Amino acid sequence: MKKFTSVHDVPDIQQWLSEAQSLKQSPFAHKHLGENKTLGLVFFNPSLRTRMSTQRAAYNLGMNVMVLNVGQDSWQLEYSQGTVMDGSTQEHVKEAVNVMSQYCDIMGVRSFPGLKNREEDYEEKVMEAFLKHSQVPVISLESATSHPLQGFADLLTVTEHKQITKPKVVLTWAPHPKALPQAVPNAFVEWMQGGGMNLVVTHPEGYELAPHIVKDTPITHNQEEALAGADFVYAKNWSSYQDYGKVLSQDKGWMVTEEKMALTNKARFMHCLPIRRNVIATDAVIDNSLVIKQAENRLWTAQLVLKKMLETL
Ligand code: SN0
Repeated sequence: MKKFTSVHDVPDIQQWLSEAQSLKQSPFAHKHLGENKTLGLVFFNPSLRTRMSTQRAAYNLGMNVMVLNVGQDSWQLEYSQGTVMDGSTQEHVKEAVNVMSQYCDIMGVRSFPGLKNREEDYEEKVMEAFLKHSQVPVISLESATSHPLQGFADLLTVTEHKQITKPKVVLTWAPHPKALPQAVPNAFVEWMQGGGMNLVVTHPEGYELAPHIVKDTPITHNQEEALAGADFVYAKNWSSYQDYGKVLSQDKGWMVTEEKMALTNKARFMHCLPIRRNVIATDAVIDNSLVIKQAENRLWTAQLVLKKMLETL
């Protein structure tokens, strides 16, 4: 396996879900697989869960881990071809990525979108540069437009807690003071589709996600209608895709409350974290949710992705 940047890199989702559950039962069953192998984690943006869960996952497989916080600890990288580098950038991504990959057997990279230019962000400049110049397999630790490790952990969490084969899963937009990426909702939609869930997306007008991702998933602008009969409620803020990167609404009426949850089929509440309390959802909703289970599952899903890559090195 040369890359893990979206659900489309997974040959058999159901198989992967059951293998991730096996790792949870026996975390150290493959503790020699990663012996003398090194994982490099490259962060252009902050991280708590991704950093710690992926590092722990690597240790469970016997790997060594190096972490680089680019921008803080490293040089400013140049991405364009043929540039006269007499400005603020100090090293071209071409050398930087190739060099890093000389020291690692697998690399992970996190790079958020600029949220200024939609074409640029959806071209995945940084992720594509890593895929092109790395000599070793690459894992997305959240790219400009997707967060596959989160989507995988979320699908595992839904799978473990569902009471029926095809539960109703509602992805609801929720308010937030800042402009946030579409990466998490994009990945959530793709993994729920891939896992065969009955997914409904709800958001205010103007927050439509990319059509090539949503496809024929039902969308409603009426949150209460969406919540009726829901088995899972996944809240997330994202900035507009149409009016790219803009915050069009801060309507507190979209916050998930206990009253809203009462409209559902005793749904379990989910969020990728970090969550702003009493902005996205109330304290009571968060305190009675699956958020910690989701975060725990980040470990087992990351460990499976690493295991798959180690097996094909
Ligand atoms: C990121 C996002 O993509 O929405 C990472 C989620 C895993 N979240 C944030 O940047 C939250 C920042 C904030 O100010 O609350």
